[in-house]
Amino acid sequence: MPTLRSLFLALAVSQTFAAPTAQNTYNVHLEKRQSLSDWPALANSVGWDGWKAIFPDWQSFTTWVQTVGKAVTTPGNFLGEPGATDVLVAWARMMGATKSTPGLMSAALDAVNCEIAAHCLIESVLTGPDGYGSIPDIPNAAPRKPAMKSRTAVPNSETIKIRYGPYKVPSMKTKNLMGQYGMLFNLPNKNLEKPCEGNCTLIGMSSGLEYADGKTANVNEGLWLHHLILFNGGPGRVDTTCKSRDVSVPHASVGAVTSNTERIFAAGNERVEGILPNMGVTDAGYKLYDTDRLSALIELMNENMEDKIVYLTMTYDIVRGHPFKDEIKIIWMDVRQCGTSEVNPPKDKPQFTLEYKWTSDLDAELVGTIGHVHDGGTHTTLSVNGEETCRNNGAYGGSPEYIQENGGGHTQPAADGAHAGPATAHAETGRMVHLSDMHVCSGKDIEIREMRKGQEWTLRAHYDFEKNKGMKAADGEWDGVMGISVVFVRVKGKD
Ligand SMILES: [Cu+2]
Repeated sequence: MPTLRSLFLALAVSQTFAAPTAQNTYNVHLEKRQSLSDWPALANSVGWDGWKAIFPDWQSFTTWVQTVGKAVTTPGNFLGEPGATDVLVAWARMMGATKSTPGLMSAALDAVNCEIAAHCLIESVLTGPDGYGSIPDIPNAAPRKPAMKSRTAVPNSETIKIRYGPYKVPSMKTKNLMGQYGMLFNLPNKNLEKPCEGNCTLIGMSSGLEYADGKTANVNEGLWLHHLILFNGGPGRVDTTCKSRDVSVPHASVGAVTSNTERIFAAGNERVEGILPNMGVTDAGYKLYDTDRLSALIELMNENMEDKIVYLTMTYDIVRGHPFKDEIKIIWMDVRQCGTSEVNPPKDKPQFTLEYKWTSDLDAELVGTIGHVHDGGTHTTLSVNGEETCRNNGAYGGSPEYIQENGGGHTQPAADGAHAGPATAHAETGRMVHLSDMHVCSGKDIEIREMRKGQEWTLRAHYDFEKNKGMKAADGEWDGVMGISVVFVRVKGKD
């Protein structure tokens, strides 16, 4: 039997040069991003003996493949379907995830050299051919921790920027096994350098994408900070909104479970800052302990025809020690909670609203929200018991970095010379104006500040594709969208 590594490489290489409109033996288009349509073919190519070698509980894979078959009602559009979360949970379980153990799903992190078959498989799925994802540092790159002046006026506050990576992002010529071109798909980083040793208090966070020389990388040059999910794990860290789940996909993906790790920050390419003093909070923060461990899921997209090397940045505002009595808690609201957050927009309905409801189990004070939508999104709202309390309005094309003069103008060179056509980024050609900011709701924006146990909190993400262009795949179908709100609340400290 050939080694799995060579098998996957062969598979990946053959796909790299496949024309984008090619169909596999399952008669499924390969051109779309975010698809699981290659998986049945992969399963067959490995054979049952191959799966047995990877997974101790290999029999459950049969069930899993059948579940995928049922879930993929729209070929090539898997992740945004309502059943996707259950399928991914089943996958995580198959790889050993339980309520108390994360299983193997996060193994991609250790797969730089692709030594173990299971790791190699996951790596292929996430990044495509070997060699993409996290790579060794670039000589003469800008410093990993550039000196910064404090962004806030809080006494003794420090602003600490850390450049993570570098990450090698495949070009539009290279496809991973999720069916995505030019993507690093939800790449886990299980141990991010923290902004402090010992105890400190986080009072701000923001994220960015840079080249090796420290210059900003953005969509005007075809580079997307598609998303970042930041986790903090340690004793007592419980994810407020996913803890009711047996297995949470994002947690399993970073080698964590909901009872030891919570999601504390999200960034999309709009790169919204979550800085507490800007929300009017100067005497409370998120307390980091020596025992805490930061991790992240990182998704980067490259619309260029060449591979690109970029660094992901996190900029933290901190105060050393724990000087404040009150604590900030962070609540993750998500219209597709505990999965990949992706939702397929309805067909032929340019205006629509996505919704998520959560029953509060804590007493606190709302101090701010950060919203996240994709292109086409107009705003998010947060309501309590049916009354709107906070609104995050989207802004488009706020700076030249968010305007693509020739968005979707990229064409896929056909290796076989037969046909060239648009790759997967956008169906439209011409000028694309992208989401560049989401207003942070805080201070006077907030109508109702009190959070009490038992209240019903509702997140709504509003979309209008007639107002703002959405992203489409090459076949003209809408790309998956999201609706997320990172909610900051103040919890009174005990005297
Ligand atoms: Cu997103």
